[in-house]
Amino acid sequence: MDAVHGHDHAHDDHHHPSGIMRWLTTTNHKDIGTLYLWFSFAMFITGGMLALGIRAELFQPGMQLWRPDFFNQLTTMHGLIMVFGAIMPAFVGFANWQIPMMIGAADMAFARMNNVSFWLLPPAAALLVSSFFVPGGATGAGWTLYAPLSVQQGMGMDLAIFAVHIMGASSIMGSINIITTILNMRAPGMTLMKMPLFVWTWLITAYLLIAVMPVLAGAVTMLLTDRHFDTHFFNAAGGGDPVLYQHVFWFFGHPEVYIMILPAFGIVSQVIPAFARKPLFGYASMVYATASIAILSFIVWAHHMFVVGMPAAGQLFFMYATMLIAVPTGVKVFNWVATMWKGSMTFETPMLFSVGFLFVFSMGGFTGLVCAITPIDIQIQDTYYVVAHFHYVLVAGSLFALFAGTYFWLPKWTGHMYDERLGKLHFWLSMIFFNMTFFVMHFLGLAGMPRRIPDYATQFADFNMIASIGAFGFGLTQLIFLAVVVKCIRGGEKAPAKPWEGADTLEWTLPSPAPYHSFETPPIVK
Ligand SMILES: [Cu+2]
Repeated sequence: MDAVHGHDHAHDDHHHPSGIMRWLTTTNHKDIGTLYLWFSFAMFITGGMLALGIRAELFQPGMQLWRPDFFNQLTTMHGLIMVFGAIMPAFVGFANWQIPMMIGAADMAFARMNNVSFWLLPPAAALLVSSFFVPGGATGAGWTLYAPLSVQQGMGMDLAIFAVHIMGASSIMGSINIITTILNMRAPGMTLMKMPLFVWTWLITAYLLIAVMPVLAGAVTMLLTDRHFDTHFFNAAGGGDPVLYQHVFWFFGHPEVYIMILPAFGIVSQVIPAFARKPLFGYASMVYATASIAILSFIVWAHHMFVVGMPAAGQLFFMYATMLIAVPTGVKVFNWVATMWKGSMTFETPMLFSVGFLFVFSMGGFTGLVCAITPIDIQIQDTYYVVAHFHYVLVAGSLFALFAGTYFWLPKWTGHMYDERLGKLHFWLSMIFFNMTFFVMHFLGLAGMPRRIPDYATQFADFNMIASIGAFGFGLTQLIFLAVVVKCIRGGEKAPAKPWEGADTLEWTLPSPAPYHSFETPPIVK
């Protein structure tokens, strides 16, 4: 393909539209990666504002700011927007930018489909956000959209269902593209077991997405027909079963957790070796551990449903299957620590976020084990303990890894070094405010404070005040991140091709900023 286009890059530029048309019509993996990343940042800010709306209400006991149903809309839309608008598209942005460069390809396999995958997202986001303004407001059924509540609500629910359908289509197209690119477009000599770990984790994540996004689409389609076409899938009066919804939803929902964390593992697995100046310890075991986590993720879904009234055999199966996932995850954490062991480490911002990830993500992993134990889970189900657990996994896990990756690759993306002082400030403030917000929620949960309720008993007041102050601090801190990125795009110290001494993947052989087409002649990998 590249041999046919013998002309040089400069000539190429004449064909490209500029301004808004460049972005609407682009088929370039870097442009599309940039679109994904800015889109997800906008959603991150939107979802963050909703979170601050929640924390403002919970600052003190009593009803201050919102009606209870609007409070439910805030928690629901915060979850939906962060999961589907912020975290997932951010990782697809990384996939677009990095996978072609890391495997020595010129671009993604299906360039036009890549464009469509991205441009489906803004309409979906518009549907979600605009659902606040329809009669009855946005859906308040929780991000899981549990029946029967989700069967009863107003048209905000229909907009959410449509948005989920569109985002699912986008994810599936993105996944097909990623799998095809990785399997067919690797540079000569790059066998599967020589691929950078970020590429491996995304390959496995893409298969997970293809497996479970249709299941989610099925679940919300059944909701839609229950709502408008007189089916009774989830209506007991018509012979249906609301618990069926939970089974179908969580068959998607648990693998979804790994969709949001496996690419984070991939980023951390690139960053830690680079700053420890040692190759990744146990590469093959990392690949197998990733695959094991992905496979196990399909047989644990009912750990979200221990209180629905299942037989003891079911409880035991789902408890032990869930605990089994700690084994491959432990292998990963061991390998990251062993990579740092006796390395000559330095702690630039990407490494700070990766080491921070190790500490706080492991905390979230351990509280996950606590939740997996059926008798304990029955006590803490629907309390703030669960809220603390999954924010340790999704914020300190996924989000911190996204920050690590952004700082790591910004020099390659922009051609400039970012402001290290501001980056470090961003890390330390994020770390402090994150723990201030979420650590205290463990205590609130253990003491019995229920989630998704706008008011609480006065004995919970002190910890809630701490959490709310932490949340506003965390939100403001992210403006530092925005400032660093904007400053880095506009200028700064010129970045060398390989700013990180210990980095050894293919993208660092390209100049910084990386050329518009990554590798027109594939590199030879030995
Ligand atoms: Cu789960």
